[in-house]
Amino acid sequence: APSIQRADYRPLAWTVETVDLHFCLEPEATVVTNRMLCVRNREAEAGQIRLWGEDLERLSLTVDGQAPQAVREQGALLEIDADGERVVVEVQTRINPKANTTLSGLYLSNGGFFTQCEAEGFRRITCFPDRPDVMARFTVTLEADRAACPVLLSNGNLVEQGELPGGRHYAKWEDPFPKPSYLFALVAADLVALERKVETMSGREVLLQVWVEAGNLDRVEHAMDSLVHSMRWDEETFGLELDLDRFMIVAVADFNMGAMENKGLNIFNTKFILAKPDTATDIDYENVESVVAHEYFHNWTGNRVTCRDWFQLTLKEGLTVFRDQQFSADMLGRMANEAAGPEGAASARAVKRIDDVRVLRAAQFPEDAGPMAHPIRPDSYQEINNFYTATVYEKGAEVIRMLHTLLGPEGFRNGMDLYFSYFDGQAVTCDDFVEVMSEANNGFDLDQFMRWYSQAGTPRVKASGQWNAADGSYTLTLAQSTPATPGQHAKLPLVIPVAAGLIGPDGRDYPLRLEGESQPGATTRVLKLTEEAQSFRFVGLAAEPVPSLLRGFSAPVILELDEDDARLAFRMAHDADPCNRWDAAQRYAERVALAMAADPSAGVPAAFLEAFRALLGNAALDPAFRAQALALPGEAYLLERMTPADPLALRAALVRLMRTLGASFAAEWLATCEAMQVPGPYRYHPADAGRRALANLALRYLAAAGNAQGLALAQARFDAATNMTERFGALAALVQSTHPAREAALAAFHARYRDDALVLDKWFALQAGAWRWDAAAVPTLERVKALMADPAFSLSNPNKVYALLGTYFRANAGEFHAADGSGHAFWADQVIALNARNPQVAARMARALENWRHFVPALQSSIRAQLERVLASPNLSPDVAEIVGKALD
Ligand code: HT7
Ligand code: ZN
Repeated sequence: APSIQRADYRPLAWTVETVDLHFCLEPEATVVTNRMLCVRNREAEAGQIRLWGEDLERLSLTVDGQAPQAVREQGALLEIDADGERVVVEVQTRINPKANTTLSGLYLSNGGFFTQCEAEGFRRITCFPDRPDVMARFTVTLEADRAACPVLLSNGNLVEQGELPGGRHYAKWEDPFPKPSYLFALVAADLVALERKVETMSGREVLLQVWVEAGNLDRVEHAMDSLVHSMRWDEETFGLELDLDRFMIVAVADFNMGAMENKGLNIFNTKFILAKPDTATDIDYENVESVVAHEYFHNWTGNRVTCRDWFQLTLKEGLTVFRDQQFSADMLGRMANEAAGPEGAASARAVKRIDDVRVLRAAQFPEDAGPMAHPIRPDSYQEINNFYTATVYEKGAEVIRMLHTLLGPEGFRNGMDLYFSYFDGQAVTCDDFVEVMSEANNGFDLDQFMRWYSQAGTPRVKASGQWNAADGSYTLTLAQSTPATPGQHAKLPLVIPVAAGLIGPDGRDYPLRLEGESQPGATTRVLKLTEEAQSFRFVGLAAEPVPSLLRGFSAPVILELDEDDARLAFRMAHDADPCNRWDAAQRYAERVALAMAADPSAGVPAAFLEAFRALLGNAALDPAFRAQALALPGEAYLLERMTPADPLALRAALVRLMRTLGASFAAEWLATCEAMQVPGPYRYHPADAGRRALANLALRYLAAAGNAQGLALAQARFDAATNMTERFGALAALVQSTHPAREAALAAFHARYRDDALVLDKWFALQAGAWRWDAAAVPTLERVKALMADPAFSLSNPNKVYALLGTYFRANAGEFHAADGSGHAFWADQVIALNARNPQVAARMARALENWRHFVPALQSSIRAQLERVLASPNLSPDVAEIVGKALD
């Protein structure tokens, strides 16, 4: 398949200054009239006007009111000859939103009209130079049936509205800010809004609206609060103010991703807006807050300053993820501070960081080790929709975080200020961003740092230490290497900030003094690793220290450190850095799990049980932290660390490990669950959420061990729960057991929420992710197949697909990779079925098998056969073809 190269970027010969769109909205035949003022681009070579159009019925095309002199059509590209400097191109198209199952362009959801234009959906609405470097001012008129679509929204300000004959009405919107077409949006539907008026930092009053279906109005308060908090945070942290008089959020049930930052009219998957205690878990509340913030922050990092081309995607995504991570850490820290002072705040922030690291390791590390490995700024792609990846987003955010670490908060802020002062209203590149960061920091040298933008693969940092008792010095040697990735064999050394501490035998950090320094300083220092190998000599130490490296996960690398079990246990008990303390527990658990997978007769070492018990019994530790540290590493992460990966052996080991940890500490788990009761009505608060998380984890271990008291407790908590976090936590424990009550609990849950699409997604996911604790139980695949026939399931709704199929393919390796290959054959059937409906969703599901070459040989042959079957299937979309093609390459 043809691939698009970053190096081929050329500015267009013609851009668009203003665009006037008129939509006559009809479910099966919407007519779009598009009048563009096209202007010659002085910075480009002479050429034709280029427009892209896809799946459009073109009704007419004129240039300055005349038939064009010459038009060339090549696939989706339309090239039009034009003279002079400024011409008006008018094009009329007819589209069928009802038949649009791709959810890209204009589509219907529950009778309403919605759009999704990023990355290249606008061309499915009208012919346009659909690239992010074309920034135009939009005026949009919507016309629709008043009864079916009483609400008509688009970007910017409402300037006119009125009635039309035949029960129709119209609204006209003007967006004062030039924007690329991917930020265009319209909504025409039967919705209601929660409204709030707030004052911005400069004293302007702005109207905030969150639009939902009428029955959901009792679930939007948290999203609105999150929006207000995001506005305040961006004002306080970056001096960035909302630039519009009105900011709207709309929730829609059919949506390919999480949300979309269209200018002034963010469109959200309902999953990331709707929340009330009875239907949403603590994690849902946290996700709503962070996604609302993420889209809001895009208003400056993405919309006011946008990307020159799609290779620069991480310019807006990496930066905006970093901003939303910082925001969430600040919010959680602030709430925890009120309840538990600065220590509580520090812990809440650390727990948030651990969450982010977990996501990076579970999703991005495997991507960087597979056929789709790419730099955060890719050099080529076949289908841009496949590059909204964990690498571009999460690793991209880590790269920004490293800049923040290297420059310091003030230096970073100065860089951001300069970035907006130079590039507001422009479409720019990652180089522009990094250069401006350097310029704002006295020419701070970031040349080598730029390699993070061009090199794929997760770097390894190998650390070794040399203690010299004679002079009390400790020499730490760090060596870096990055493994080869597809198409990129040679790798150069990167700039890696390694935050380091040295722990003394009493468990306390030493103040650090590097050779040549006169005084000891802080207990954590950022060492800058720039060479292939470098040594750092610490002096003035009373005894041999235990190193604690990469504190706060200061770089997206794999740290290789030779630590025996005793050292891991020591750091589990004493590391002052919560991230590293958690990481020590994860490393130890990983070591035990992989050893048990390699040897089916191996038990859980006593020393590990002791270290685990010490954490479990340490009531002085924040419950949220304990919940993180006592949870086993994710199965996907462990598989990635296993060579060759054997999901069935790993699952068997994890079952044994969970059972042992549950049974060995049954009394402690029961007491912990009891002690973690949260009194009073539900509130979204990190202190309460931490207690609920630990109680739910306790139930899971008890249920895994088949502990009768634990199962009874789970049942009782399920019956008595007053919020979804507790109800679902108890249900999850019952489902992860052989307890006969599990079916009744699932049925009761279903009966209670039969009309609630988002809660049913949880119900589907829970069953798709279920392990078999009893070898005689029905394979999960049978259950998944049966659930596909449930009336609430639909292959057309991405949330349903992600919940049922996505969970089974991505979060249940021990079942999915059944030795008979049934899971793989089912995967191919579903990818082929989805491909015909929604290529973006199909491609996401297709990615579940891309790392097949890491697997044991028997699984490899089963998977290869199914990959080949998908590749050979007719009408394969470029989306799926790229994923499967690269997997087989
Ligand atoms: N910028 C948004 C990306 C997005 C998207 C991309 C491809 C297809 C559908 C999509 N929906 C949203 C989301 C974000 O990062 O904020
Ligand atoms: Zn984003």
